Amino acid sequence: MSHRLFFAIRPPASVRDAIIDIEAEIDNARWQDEDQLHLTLRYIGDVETHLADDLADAAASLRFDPFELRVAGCGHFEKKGRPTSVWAGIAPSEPLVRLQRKLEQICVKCGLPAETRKFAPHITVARLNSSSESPAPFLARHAGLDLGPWTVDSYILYQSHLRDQGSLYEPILTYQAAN
Ligand code: 2AM
Repeated sequence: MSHRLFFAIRPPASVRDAIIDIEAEIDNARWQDEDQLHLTLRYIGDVETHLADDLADAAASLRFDPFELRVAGCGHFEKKGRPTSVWAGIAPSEPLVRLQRKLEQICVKCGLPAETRKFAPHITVARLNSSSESPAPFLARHAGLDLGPWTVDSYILYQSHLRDQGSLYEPILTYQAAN
């Protein structure tokens, strides 16, 4: 049996609520629900149960101290010149990068292919399609978005369930910081 997994940080309710407050400004965008908001540390993809168990165990031995994060600005991804998503950005954070690198090492040790793309921390706010309105006015309006800071004292192993109305992200395991 296979499971679609990823490691992510869940922002606190105050940050999630503030993000929800700026949603609904782009027509035909699929806005993320409050319970979908997260910052992906490592996308794992579809793996069999034995590999999922190995990853979960390996992550349990990872030590990290609590650290602060802030949402700073927003941006978008595009494919072939067409915007595909809009996100809230994350202010540069060394502890975040260290945690992401440790998870990357764990994934590779467990047998997953190395991630080739540069880590670009973000919280997806909306998914766009060819009928979506341009996100440019939204991006300009929220260029100065500044939320938090908040203390990250855990990260989560999520399972993603694909549904017609958008993915359901189910928290499977929570990993707490050392302190
Ligand atoms: P996104 O929000 O930028 O699309 C669950 O799908 C999470 O994993 C999302 O945060 C998603 O990022 C990320 N994700 C999905 N597919 C991915 C892939 N192929 N590579 C990296 N991250 C991916």
